[in-house]
Parts: sequence; C-alpha cells; structure tokens
Amino acid sequence: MRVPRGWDGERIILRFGSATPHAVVFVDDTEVGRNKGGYMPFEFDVTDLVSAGGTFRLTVAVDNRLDNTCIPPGEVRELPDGRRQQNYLHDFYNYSGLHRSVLLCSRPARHVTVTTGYEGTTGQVTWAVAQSEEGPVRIAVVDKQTGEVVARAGGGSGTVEIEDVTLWTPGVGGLYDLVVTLLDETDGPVDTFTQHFGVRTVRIDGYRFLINEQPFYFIGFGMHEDHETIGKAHSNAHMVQDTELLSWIGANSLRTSHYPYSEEFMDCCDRHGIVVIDETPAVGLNWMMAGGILDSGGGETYEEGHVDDRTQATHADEIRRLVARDKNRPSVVLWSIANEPDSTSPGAIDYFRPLVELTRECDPTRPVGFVNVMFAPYDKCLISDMFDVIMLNRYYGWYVDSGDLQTSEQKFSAELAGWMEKYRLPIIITEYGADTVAGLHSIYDQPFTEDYQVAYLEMNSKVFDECEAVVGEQMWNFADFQTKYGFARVDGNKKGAFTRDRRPKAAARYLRERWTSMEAARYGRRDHRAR
Ligand code: BDP
Repeated sequence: MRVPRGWDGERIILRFGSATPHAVVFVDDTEVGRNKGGYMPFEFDVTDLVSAGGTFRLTVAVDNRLDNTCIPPGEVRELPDGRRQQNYLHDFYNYSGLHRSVLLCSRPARHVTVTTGYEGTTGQVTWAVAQSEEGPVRIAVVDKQTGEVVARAGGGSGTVEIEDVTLWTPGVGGLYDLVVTLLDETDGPVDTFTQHFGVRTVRIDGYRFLINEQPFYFIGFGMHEDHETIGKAHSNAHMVQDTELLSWIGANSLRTSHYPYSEEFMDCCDRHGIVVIDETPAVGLNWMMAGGILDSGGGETYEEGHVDDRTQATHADEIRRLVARDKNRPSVVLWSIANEPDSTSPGAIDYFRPLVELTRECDPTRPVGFVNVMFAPYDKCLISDMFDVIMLNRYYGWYVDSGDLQTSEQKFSAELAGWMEKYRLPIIITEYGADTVAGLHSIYDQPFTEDYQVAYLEMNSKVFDECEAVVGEQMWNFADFQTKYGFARVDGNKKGAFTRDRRPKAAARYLRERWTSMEAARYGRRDHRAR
C-alpha cells in the first residue's frame, strides 16, 4: 500500500469494515493489533509505522474458528482420527474473510453523537463531539435534499433548531448532514467531517409502535448477507438489487438477522427510509434446541464452557460496538440484542439483565428487544418482562403441525392471545416461514412446494390480521441462503420468498399483493412505481 505524499504530519489510520470472525493485522513485520468479532468495524493507528510517500505491506490473518467465548459461539471438536471439526448452533454458513471495505485514512480520532426531536414544525438537533485533540468546534446542519445550510452553531455540544423540518419518514427517508469542523486556537480549520442523521421519534404506546407519533406496522423480512460466490461479502450491485426487490414487494422494514450488516447497506436504509431492527451477532445461545438439527452435543445453555461469563463479556462488547456504530442512524428504531437464546432456563435472567441495562445506558432513545424462540411461549419465557416489545419467531405449520394449517392457525392464535394478555406490549412476528423448492408444485398442501408456502403464508396472515397487538410481520427469509451441512438442509435453507439468485417464488407474488394493499401499512409504504 502506498501512503499519499501529502499526509506528512497527519495521523494515519487503517480501518476495516469487518473481518469475520477474528483477525490479526500486520504492517510489514509488525503486528499492529487483533480484533475479535466478525461484523463490526475496527481500526488501528499506524502513524508510527508508515511514512507519507512510502509503501508498506499490509497482511491480515483471518481465523474462522469459533469457540464459546465468541458471539456467535461455536466449538471446534477433535475427532478420534485427529481431524478438527467446527460446530456451531446457528443456521447460516460460517463464511469468513474480509467481507467489507478496508481503508487507509488520514484523520484525527473523532466522532459525534446526534439525537433528535421535534415540536410542531421545528426540529431539535442535539450533538456532542468526542475528539482526541481538544479544540474549538463549529457545526452546520445541511439539508441533504436541497444542499442548503439550515442551522449553524459553535461548541463541542449543544442543541440547534431546524425551522420547517423535514422528518425522516419510513418509506421516504429525509436526511440532514451535520458538518463538524474542528478548529485550532486561531479558528483555522483542522479537520471537517460529516455525519448524516434524520429527525424522527420512536415511542411505544400500549400495543402500538409509534414512529413520529404515527402507528407503524413492520412489513418485510429477516434477511442474510448471503450470495453465491461472494458469500457474506458486501457488493453495491447486490445491495441495490436487494433493496429494489424490497421496494417491489412492498416491504418497509427488515431485521439484520443475525448480525450487524455492512455500513454501506445501513446507509442505504437511512437514505431510502427502510426501517431497521438492528441485531447483534448473538445467535445460537441455546443448548435446549433439538440436538438433532443443531447438534448441540447436550448439556445446559448457561453453564461453564457453554454460555458463561466470558460469553457475556463478549456479548456486552458487541452491544457497545453496535450502538456506537449505528446510534446516529434514523433507520434503526429498535435493538435486538439476541436471536432465539434459551430463555426458559433460570440462568437466562442473570445473563440478560445486565445486557438489557447496558443497551439502555448506551442508547436511552430506542426500545430494546430480543427475539423469542418457539419453545419459550409466554408462560415459560423468563426474560420477556425486561424488554420493551415482544418479537416472536414462530413456525406453526412447518416445524410443528407440519402440513396441518388448520391446527396451526388455532394454536398460533391461542399463543398470541396469551402474549397479548400477559405482557400488553406490541408484538412483531420476526420469523415465520416454510422451506420451499422453487418450481415444485402440488395440488395438495404438500410441504416444500410453492403452493404450500403460499397457503402457509395465507394462514399466517389471517392470524396476524386478527390480533390487535401484532404490529409487524417479517417473513423468514427474504431469499434462500447457505447453511452448515445437516440432514434438515438441502443445499441450504430454502425458506426464501426469492431464490438465492433473487428470482421470485409464488410466495413473493402473494406477499406483494398483500403488502402493497394493506391498510395497516399505509404509513411507511414505499411506492415502487413512483421511484
Ligand atoms: C429460526 C432461526 C433462523 C433459522 C430458522 C429456520 O432464527 O436462523 O434459519 O429458524 O429454521 O430458528 O429456518
């Protein structure tokens, strides 16, 4: 790598969008640092090791082994013949490598936190700059649509008002830039950086999830960063294709199941008004799931060597880093701190309580949730009372009562009534789905056919429409995706509305019909034809 000649006297930073799951970074022969955790950015100051105008060799060793101190956890087993085998309890392939941008940049260490509100037509923007070198600060707020400066102020923190504010609106977007200029003692600019933000509010009121005080109904998918050939790597072309398909089908939201997505993708959600449930990589924290499918090897979830204090420390770190990365994003309206953890074992209480508190401390402005697994219904789950919303993954008609949609409908409705009664909180259905082989048809309700997937979705839709507390449906999954090998997976998970190469199954047509005409989803609808 060559360091630009003009960077003499500047601080030089190496920044990684992610390295999955662990990395050791060298500049020439010197190790500059290590990173654990696959879905978060990290950076190293390499000023002392490189020189402006010179070149250096950058080497990154990426390690794909997961153990139970990792989030997500895993275990490398030693087989009798000496081979080592990676096992893990999550249902997506453990792609590893450098999946996101690697940048060499020159700048002082700094960032800004922006929070917003509004009163009538006046927006309030509160900012707080953190910088490594103290000095005066000037800020300007620029309307990204018009390019006009709508407010100016001085100081490392404060609040400014925007007259006739454009609210960040689901389905539409609406961004401003906060332009921060760091000054020297003579008020000369040292550095300028820009942070985009949106003015919007989020609040829960009884069964309602309010964005800008309007009831919002989540429509869309749990997704994966997953493509043939590039695995979990980010590509702008695929990002545009996926977000255009979301728009085509009438989706207004998604969950970043089961890890934080690339910053490029999140920027795109901010720009286009796609509402995001932002999830940590805490998936597979469950030794109580059927050993057959997930091969847990037995034992309790919350015990030494499984999910223990070390796992919890890594989990806490993932929460801190996720909030630090995404706190300024208007698209993010809810944190999901785990997917389908064991929430029926008593150990779950002590494990989760500090993590929920930590999330609220890191971000007092957004609600906090976790995604509940089917084996932990309202009368068995021990942790749901710590959270602001109920998020449920339910597979009636697939993993239970497979092929019997009538029984499924009754059981699902009864369970929802139980949640509604006990918690009196909004319910978002974060997963429901059926594996479907594209092109397979039957005149009967036969699992794995496109016809069954549609019938299954129709049944689910009916259940949601009849439950007042349901404020969202995110089907599992947006597209077929790769998983680890196992007898329950034929060339990966086939629950996609789209195939892995993004062709619509019959289910996609069904969902488009439903979602583009739903009255409940009027606020936040993205009109594909209008764009
Ligand atoms: C849920 C998980 C998800 C799986 C899905 C499935 O949250 O990761 O892919 O089930 O079985 O338990 O398809």
